[in-house]
Amino acid sequence: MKIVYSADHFLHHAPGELLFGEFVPAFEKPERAELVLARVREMELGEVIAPQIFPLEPITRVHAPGLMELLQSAHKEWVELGRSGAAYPYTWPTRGMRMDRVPTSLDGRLAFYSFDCGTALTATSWQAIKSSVDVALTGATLLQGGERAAFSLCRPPGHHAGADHYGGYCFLNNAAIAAQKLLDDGAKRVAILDVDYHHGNGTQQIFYNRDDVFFVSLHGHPDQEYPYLLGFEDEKGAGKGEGYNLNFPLHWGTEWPGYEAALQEGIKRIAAYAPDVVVVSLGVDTYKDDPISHFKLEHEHFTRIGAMIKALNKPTLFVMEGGYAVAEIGINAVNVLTGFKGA
Ligand code: OKP
Ligand code: ZN
Repeated sequence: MKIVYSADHFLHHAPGELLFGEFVPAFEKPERAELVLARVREMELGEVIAPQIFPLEPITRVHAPGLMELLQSAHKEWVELGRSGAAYPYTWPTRGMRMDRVPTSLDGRLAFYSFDCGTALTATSWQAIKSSVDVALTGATLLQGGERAAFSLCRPPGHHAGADHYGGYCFLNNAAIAAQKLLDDGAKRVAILDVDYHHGNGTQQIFYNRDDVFFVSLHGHPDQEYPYLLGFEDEKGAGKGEGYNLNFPLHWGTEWPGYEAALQEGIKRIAAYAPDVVVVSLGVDTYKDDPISHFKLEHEHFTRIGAMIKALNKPTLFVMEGGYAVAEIGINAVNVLTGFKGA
């Protein structure tokens, strides 16, 4: 399996995030991608290649121009206002506030296009964000070239980013952009399987009204877990998309047997959908020692996840999402891939 990686991810390094009332060092840090890469090399998973550089057009197929412009200009405007540090939103629109016009001020636009306070924009973030998309798109082209699988070692992650909102350490939805590219180039149906610990609210929102993408997510129950406001079982898609969104919210403390049962059901439903391609949003924050998560998976269970995905027997693009137990992130991510390969 080829691995797509770019050192440009170093250009996004958040100074910190607001976590339960304290400003703490960012969990989503460059070391994460480096440790996954080191493990890829150690296990000789396959050739590591650099991404192709794509135009912005495949991104515009998924994201609003206003969001894309903000991600590129926010930090510059922030500095022009005399501020230092990274750009963060300060308020959010709620019921009764104006949503029918895009604010003109920087703080208004940060509010309008985001949904949390944990996602920093620095002077060089955009280059890393764009590069992460290129890594995902290059993985998609590998499948189009006939590869059975590819691993896009994306950083920053993407699955919380919706059509017109960023948050949850995510800015642009790498997996969704890759899925849309596969459709635009001829695939009829794409399944996205999101095994990150957190609900892929962005991916769900992007494809909620569509039947050409089947979104399946296993995650911490939104009654307990971020992003709190989406990811419930009764969200099944709308309009033409009804029946093409499937959530498995699982409670804190979930261990392998409960996880495996949900994954088996999700995989059965994906098989019935008969997709041309499977995109896996690969988060490994389901690991027992993850510092911000509450599931109990162990190293060997990640290998089992890979083997279960392999049973679908479809061209499969793995797109890196979360995982914050950095000492173990490489083992867990690469275990999924070796489990898939059947090594
Ligand atoms: C990104 B990905 C509450 C702590 C949670 C955001 C978590 C984002 C996870 N303030 N903060 O899905 O791994
Ligand atoms: Zn996560």
